[in-house]
Amino acid sequence: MTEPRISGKWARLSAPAYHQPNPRMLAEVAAGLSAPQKELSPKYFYDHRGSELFEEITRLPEYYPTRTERGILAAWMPTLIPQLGTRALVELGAGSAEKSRIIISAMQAASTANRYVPIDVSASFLSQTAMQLRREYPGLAVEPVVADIAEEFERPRGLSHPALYAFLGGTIGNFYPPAAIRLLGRVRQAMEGADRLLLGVDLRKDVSRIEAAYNDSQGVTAEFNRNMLLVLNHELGANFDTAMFEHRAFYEETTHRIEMHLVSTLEHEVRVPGIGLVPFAAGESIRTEISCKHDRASVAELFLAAGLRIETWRADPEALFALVVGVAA
Ligand code: AVJ
Repeated sequence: MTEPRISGKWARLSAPAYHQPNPRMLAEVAAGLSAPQKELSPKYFYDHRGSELFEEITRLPEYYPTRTERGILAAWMPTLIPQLGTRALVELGAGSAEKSRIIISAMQAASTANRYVPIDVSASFLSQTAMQLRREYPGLAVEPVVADIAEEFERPRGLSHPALYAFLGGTIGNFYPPAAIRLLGRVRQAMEGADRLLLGVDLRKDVSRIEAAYNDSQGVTAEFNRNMLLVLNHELGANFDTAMFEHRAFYEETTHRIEMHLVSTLEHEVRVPGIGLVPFAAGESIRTEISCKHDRASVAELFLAAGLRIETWRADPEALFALVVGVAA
């Protein structure tokens, strides 16, 4: 029996995506799952469900970064933006654009708003946000760019200056230091004249406070973590059983980072088409995320290596989170 051929959007909704796995993703996953410490990139958290779960995380009582960063933005942008004279906002990993609104509103209030360039891997997500923002801010040119900022970053064309390159949420913490430096260095290359970088970083603090943020009592972070396996099942046709894996998140004091893992509770094998059978020992884990925590010195070090320097450092009163303005060194 041959299956009926369905074309158009219905085909996209019903056909399993793993008929056409992304070769880049397959190669990356193959390398990650054959390493002694199995590892998958946190970018694979964010399918539709994963983005929803992350939104839910940001509202959890234990997860302080999002609301703290929003507080700093709300308090600071109305004075910072007119000082900088920001005409264009380029946002890396645009997220929900909720925090971008605080910056754009400050640009509107200063009558300098000209262009917003959100950059994200998710095309559908971007066009949705872009349409909404065009409606909310008539006269603002919203020009989304679909790109994986970890791989590529080009200066958007036609920018008005000074531009502000914003990388919020503490997502820089997902990158190992060499990759973080490469990413910041690419932003530095794109910057010209009076352009600035606005970077959000989660700060080093009491370990129990950090660990609680990644081990919430409602188990949302655990579901978010396990969702990555469903992404692999869907994208690559793998047969991960999420019930075989436990969520684990812990702070590594020496490297100043949270690590999230999925721990196989039993010895078993998982089939990934194009890779083969992937063996798991009982207690063996896949590292799914690092989230590096910073202080002023560690940010200064990243900046120095990327050709930047700290112009302004602003943390909340509890010193949970900081927003840093970077400028060409
Ligand atoms: C979106 C990368 C900043 O590292 O805290 C939240 C992702 N992971 N809970 C973070 C995340 C688990 C988040 N970032």
